[in-house]
Amino acid sequence: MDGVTVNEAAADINNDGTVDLLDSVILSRYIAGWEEYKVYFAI
Ligand SMILES: [Ca+2]
Repeated sequence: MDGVTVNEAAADINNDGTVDLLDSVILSRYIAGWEEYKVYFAI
């Protein structure tokens, strides 16, 4: 995957130090409008 970079600080949504499927799940549910997941995106 040369030429593809990931901003790990941004992609690590739950801030557990790794970017994995769980981060993807959280993002998907946030986009789907699950209220309890909005906390991960609060500023
Ligand atoms: Ca994570």
